[in-house]
Amino acid sequence: QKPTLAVVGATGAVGRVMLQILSQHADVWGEIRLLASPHSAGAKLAVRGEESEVHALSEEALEGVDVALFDVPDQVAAQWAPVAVAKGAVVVDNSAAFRQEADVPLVVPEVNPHCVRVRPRSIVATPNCTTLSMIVALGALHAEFGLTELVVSSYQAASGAGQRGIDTLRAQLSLLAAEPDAGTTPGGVRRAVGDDLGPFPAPLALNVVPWVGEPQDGGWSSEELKIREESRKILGLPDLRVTATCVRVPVISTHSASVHARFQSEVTVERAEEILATAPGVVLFDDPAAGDFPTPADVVGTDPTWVGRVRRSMDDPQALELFVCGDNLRKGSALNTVQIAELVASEFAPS
Ligand code: 2RA
Repeated sequence: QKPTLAVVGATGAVGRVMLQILSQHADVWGEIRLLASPHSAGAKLAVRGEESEVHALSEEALEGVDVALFDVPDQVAAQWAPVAVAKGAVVVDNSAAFRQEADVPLVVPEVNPHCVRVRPRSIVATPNCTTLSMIVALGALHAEFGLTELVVSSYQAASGAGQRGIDTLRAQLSLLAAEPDAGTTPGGVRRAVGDDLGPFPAPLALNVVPWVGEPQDGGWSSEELKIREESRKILGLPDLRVTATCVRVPVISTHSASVHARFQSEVTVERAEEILATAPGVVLFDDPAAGDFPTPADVVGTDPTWVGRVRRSMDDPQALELFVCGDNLRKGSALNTVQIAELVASEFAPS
């Protein structure tokens, strides 16, 4: 019998992409049950070509669930994931609630699929979308060269801040369309977009904002610390040197990152490109003379991690420079979660 799947948070931006992906992938599931907060109950969403009703998340609604995908705020996941586990489910959680717990694996199926089987609490966590925009490519390079240090600058899309982020960027762009000179004077963009900055600390349209997340000690943001801690955990390198600067850019979806990656010994661009060209889940797109490098406008809606601008550092033969792009709603959230769930589902297959 095929396992029963629950999608908790089905009506959110990521939940809806999960339903698309479940409809596109080989169908390994029996019942797919859609759950959300009470105010979304009764909505109808399409999955596997059929309309399905959304039910309110409750203990009763989790009865008989084998695998539960959670895409809900951290505190909701912290409260309800243990309830789903108590009902017998394996939870695949896309929030930050459990990612750094020692007894919860943090899994990227292309990098550390074996970790999914060691889950003492029956919870498997999926990383933050910014880590996921680069980690598949870095995992492939690490397997060959041995990673020792990362310096990352992110270029994060508005949809990382949810539907409110997308709505804010669109509203600001439309206000600025009527003010063609706003971007040419100090404060002009701020005056044109008004006081409602949505989830961002500064205007996002016609701007870049060097802040994502919550303040942490030493001037770091929570997003920057997530990149550090999650990269270390996924790669099994607790002492990896990681420095990140996270920046929000006026892109609807697809996070990008400029990465300086240092390895244990000398690297060559030729070998790095061979690895990237054959790594599962990676597309190497790197011919700048022909205009070929990844950009969010081309990558959005696709599954792989796209890599371009591969160079060896001019002053360090052990380091590579890369530019990576990944759709933060697909591999960055929904796809990785579904892939982990499919690994768990394979354990249910008849032997
Ligand atoms: C962001 N990475 O882009 C965050 C969302 N988890 O805001």
